[in-house]
Amino acid sequence: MLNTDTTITNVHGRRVWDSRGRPTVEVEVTLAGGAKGRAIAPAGASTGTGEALDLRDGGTAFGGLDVQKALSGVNSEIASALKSVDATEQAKIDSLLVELDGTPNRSRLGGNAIVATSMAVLHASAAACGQPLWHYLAGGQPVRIPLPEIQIFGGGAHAARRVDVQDFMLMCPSASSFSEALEWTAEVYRAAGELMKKAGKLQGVADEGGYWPAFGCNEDALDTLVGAIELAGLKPGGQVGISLDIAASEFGRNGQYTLALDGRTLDTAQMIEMLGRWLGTYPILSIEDPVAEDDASGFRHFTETYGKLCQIIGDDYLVTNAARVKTAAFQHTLNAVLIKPNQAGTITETRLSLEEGKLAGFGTIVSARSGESEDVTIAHLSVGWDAGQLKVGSFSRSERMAKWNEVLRIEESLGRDAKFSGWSALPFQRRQS
Ligand code: 2PG
Ligand code: MG
Repeated sequence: MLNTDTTITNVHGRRVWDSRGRPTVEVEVTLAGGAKGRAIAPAGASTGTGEALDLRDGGTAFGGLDVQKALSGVNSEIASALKSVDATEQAKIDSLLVELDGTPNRSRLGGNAIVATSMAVLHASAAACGQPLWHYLAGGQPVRIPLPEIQIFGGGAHAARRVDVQDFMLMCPSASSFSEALEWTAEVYRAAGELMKKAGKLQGVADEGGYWPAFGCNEDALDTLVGAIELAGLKPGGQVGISLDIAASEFGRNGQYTLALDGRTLDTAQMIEMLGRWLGTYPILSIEDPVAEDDASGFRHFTETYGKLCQIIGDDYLVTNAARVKTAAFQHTLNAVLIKPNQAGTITETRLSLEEGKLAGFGTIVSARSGESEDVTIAHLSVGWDAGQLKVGSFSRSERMAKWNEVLRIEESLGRDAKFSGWSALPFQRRQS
């Protein structure tokens, strides 16, 4: 213990800017012993209807996205409620924040104000204990370094619907370490850029740093990704797999899915058939939100059919909500849960959802949002909570690289004790290839 007094003396909110150049909330918490903690709220573009709501000012400035109302809540109500409370009592603080807000979706004080405060309190506690955040969170329990899901092409809501699928990602479960997984990814990312350049399709990057998908169809992107893996000298399937976030709620509801590229409308059965075809053709290890958030029976059908071959993740469908994770486990609607702190609202609720996922034997993936910053809290959550997997976006732009680089530092600090999760993070038996 370096600074023993963990009583909160000050909570300060300020406006900073996110990776899309939009206003967001940063909160700084100071403790009596001098320790400080700071955190920045991220923001999604493809949001689930059940997630905590950000409070935005509306009006004309910055497209209505300013956060002055959220900041004034932090600097008045939230600051007075947390003054003199012990920062190490995270659960108590988080329920205080939830009660203070008083709405089911954080719409009064704002999910952005609340999550940034909750995370800043956590950072301050870890700092007071003189421990790196991941270590403080682990509390002496064994941890693994997470398997990264890294975007190569962006799409969907992050690239003006240029292709339907939102994230075309790489997974390297056969790598021997996190650092080797990043080396392989770096080679594939470079090779994909070369292939796009050769085809005259290199047009910059999408919101999360993946290449802008100047493809004629979703399959073009998949073929190029497999080509890039081969060009990088790696073996698709055996060494390196593909992970997709379909984010189907963005183009489907009531069992109808309209593809942007060719204007075709598919029903749930046809969507599942198309994804099944991709599973048979490409080395896909993971699929997120294969059908829309209102399509529980589609999820169940997809999982019944493919759950033994591949990870099936609920993002918009589960919105990091512990009760929803529990129901999904009971109904076998999927086998993995995406964990986003700003969907849940607070650190305590986020952890509850993760624990519920682990209890069900699900894959658990801590995830960034498409609007991010230099904040690296999620890198620590993924290690400290032993989530097994981490999704941060692509392999470019510093709001993404900051998180990957932070995990590298943690892995190095563990030395020989560092255990890369690899295949153990996935909720299905490894296939022979
Ligand atoms: C997702 C995330 C990250 P967003 O859908 O998983 O890719 O996107 O933050 O826009 O919801
Ligand atoms: Mg998603």
